[in-house]
Amino acid sequence: MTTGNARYVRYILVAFFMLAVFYFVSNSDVATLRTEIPGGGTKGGDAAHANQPAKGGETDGSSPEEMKDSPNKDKIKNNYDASEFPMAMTPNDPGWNDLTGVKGGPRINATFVTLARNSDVWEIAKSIRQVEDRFNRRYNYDWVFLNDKEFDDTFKKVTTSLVSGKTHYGLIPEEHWSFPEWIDKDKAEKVRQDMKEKKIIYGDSVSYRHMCRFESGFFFRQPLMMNYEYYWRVEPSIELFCDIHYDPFRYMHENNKKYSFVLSLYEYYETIPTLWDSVKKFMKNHPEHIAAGNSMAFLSDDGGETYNKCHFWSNFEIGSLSWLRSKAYIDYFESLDQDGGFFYERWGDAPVHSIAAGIMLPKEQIHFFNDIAYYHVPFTHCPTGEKLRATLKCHCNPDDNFDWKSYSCTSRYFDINNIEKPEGWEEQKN
Ligand SMILES: Nc1nc2c(ncn2[C@@H]2O[C@H](COP(=O)(O)OP(=O)(O)O)[C@@H](O)[C@H]2O)c(=O)[nH]1
Ligand SMILES: [Mg+2]
Repeated sequence: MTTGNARYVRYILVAFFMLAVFYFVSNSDVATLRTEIPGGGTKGGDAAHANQPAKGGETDGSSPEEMKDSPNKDKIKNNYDASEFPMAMTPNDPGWNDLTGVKGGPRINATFVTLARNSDVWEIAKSIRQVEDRFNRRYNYDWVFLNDKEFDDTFKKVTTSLVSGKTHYGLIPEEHWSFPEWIDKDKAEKVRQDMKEKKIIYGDSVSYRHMCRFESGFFFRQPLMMNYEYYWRVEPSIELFCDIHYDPFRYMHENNKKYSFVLSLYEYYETIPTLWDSVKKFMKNHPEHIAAGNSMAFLSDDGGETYNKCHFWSNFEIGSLSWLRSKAYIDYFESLDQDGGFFYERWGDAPVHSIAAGIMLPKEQIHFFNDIAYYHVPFTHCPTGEKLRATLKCHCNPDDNFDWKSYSCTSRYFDINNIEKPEGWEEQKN
């Protein structure tokens, strides 16, 4: 009898033990799941965040392990053990096919950034939807919107409803969107009249000039942008044609890239006749900012004497904000700005950024994202290679790819970097 009772007690203890194990296992599953959906699966952004400064974005020093157990923690900022969360880069890597759930693992201290007017709302809505569908719904990066006028409620509501990360709305101060005091406004007006007669695109526009100057020298030092280290510029009405299976911000960070592009071309000469003179003056005054092993051969065919007009198309950019905020870049922008070509000509931010990257970065720090398929009127970057397009579920027409056409400078980028061009590029030349 005693022996029988002892057996029952043993059975009960074993049952309790099994229950305890079951409870422990199921609870640790919940913890992991929460980790994979940062913020407990709720979306960070809402209209209530409008006009509030972004939350502190500096490296917070948390280890990936700490982050795992912290469902309220949004992001790991630049301080992590990459081997714990490998980036899915090839179809053989873990996580390649998981395009639905929110990705676990680290995030970079980065944001999307868009300059827009209230009237751009539906065109930027299209762009956001594509960026979210192809990439950001799994990564939930923030989005900063900048405007020279206050954003209205419709703009904030529509964009916040589409962005999976937090949204922030900034008003550009007047001194970043007006004529600097050294500019002769009568002279500038006469230039606009001349350009109008010559039918130069945006030639007579004052706001376009403010926009180009702002993108060249000020977007990266707006208070909202000071919280981040990398940016991805998105304009209204763009398209993304392929899935993005990894985090391009992380790629930039881990490979020490400072600037990137998907399309390049020749600038319209009439808009920049004296830009290169201004650049040469800067190079002479600031030899300390010129990088050894730079991409001068991308910009010039005669060792820097003249500009060949090649530039990266800046309506798409993923880049380092720290680089744009560096003394080198600021000295460069201020030198160009003093020369007045944003107003006396119509210097675009694309050649201004590209020349800066070309002369002040070692050439390895400029990256071409072949796998980010992109359209901004009128050019398309559709990745070369049928297999790659199928793997990335691309919906672009390869015949539209601009990369190897004669008016593109991308072939030159490959040549100066000694990178092999993808198979099939020659068939796309004409
Ligand atoms: N807030 C504001 N944004 C502008 C203005 N003009 C252009 N933009 C933005 O600046 C970027 C470039 O302008 P866009 O018209 O696309 O020029 P394009 O791409 O060179 O034809 C876009 O993101 C526009 O939404 C303006 O006057 N105010
Ligand atoms: Mg545009």
